[in-house]
Amino acid sequence: MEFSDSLIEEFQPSKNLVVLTGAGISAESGVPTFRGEDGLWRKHRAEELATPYAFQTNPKLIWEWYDWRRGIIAKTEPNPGHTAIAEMEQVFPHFSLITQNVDGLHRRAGNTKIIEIHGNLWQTRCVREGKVGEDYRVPLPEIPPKCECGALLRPHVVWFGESLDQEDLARSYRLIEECNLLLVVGTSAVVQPVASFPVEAKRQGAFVVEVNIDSSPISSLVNGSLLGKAGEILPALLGKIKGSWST
Ligand code: BJW
Repeated sequence: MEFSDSLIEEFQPSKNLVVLTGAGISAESGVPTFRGEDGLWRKHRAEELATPYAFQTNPKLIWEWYDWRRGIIAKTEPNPGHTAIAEMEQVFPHFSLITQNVDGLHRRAGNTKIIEIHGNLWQTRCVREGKVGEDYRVPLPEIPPKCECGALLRPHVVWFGESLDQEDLARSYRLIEECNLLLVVGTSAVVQPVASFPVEAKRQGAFVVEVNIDSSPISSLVNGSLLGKAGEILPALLGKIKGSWST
């Protein structure tokens, strides 16, 4: 796989590297993406399922959808793309990962400096008390699941029209402001506010590189566009970067 020398030179160990991922990084593990031909929402409009209104109207349907997705994800493993990003955390002293994914695969691959900006589908939250818990059972024994207090539990994720966790958002904006190298992997870059992160990083002077099998709304603004599968490109890219450091 060919990478230009000028691109590889940007990945110096002194750089403040932020990696931003979306559903495409987990596609090669077998987790369906949201949009596109085989997207999770091919048969439903996103607004039908991932909204507080949908949950209030039909919590059983929404939990069936999450239970189905949890079943798929429980059988998956991190792929070479996840592994390369976990290794980046080891080799870059200034590294952070912001993921939109709720599947937990980055953690399983070994990343620790991570913000799960849209939540985590293995966590539940009591709609009455706001208490967050973990539940890895697949399938869930009761749908919809209930809290000990008797109220409904909901997935601890961010739906359309909901605010992101303010602390996570503030930390993410800070990381984006401070980074000088942003690697954007496998996101359609249409869901706000995360879609604005690459735009903001570029505006602040960061070098922005995109890895995607397709072009996206940010392709025209990035400094480097690597077209192909994340699970193939990222290990090859990291290999070249490390090779350049040892020469
Ligand atoms: C590969 C690959 C391989 C495949 N290798 N690549 C400003 C303007 C307009 C609207 C808004 C706005 N601000 C807020 C909004 C409203 C809304 C929004 O953005 N709407 C747009 C869709 C128009 N945003 C919100 O409501 C957010 N809240 C908010 O901003 O609060 C304040 C506010 C509210 C209302 C109005 C104004 C302000 C919350 C957004 C929450 C998103 N939640 C979800 C669900 C999470 C839970 C769950 O998983 O069930 O998050 S939606 C879904 O999309 C999920 C994802 O994280 C997110 C992004 O998707 P992603 O990761 O990009 O996946 P895909 O499938 O879209 O793309 C995959 C990509 O991978 C593709 O590009 C492929 O080509 C590529 N690929 N295989 C490399 N092997």
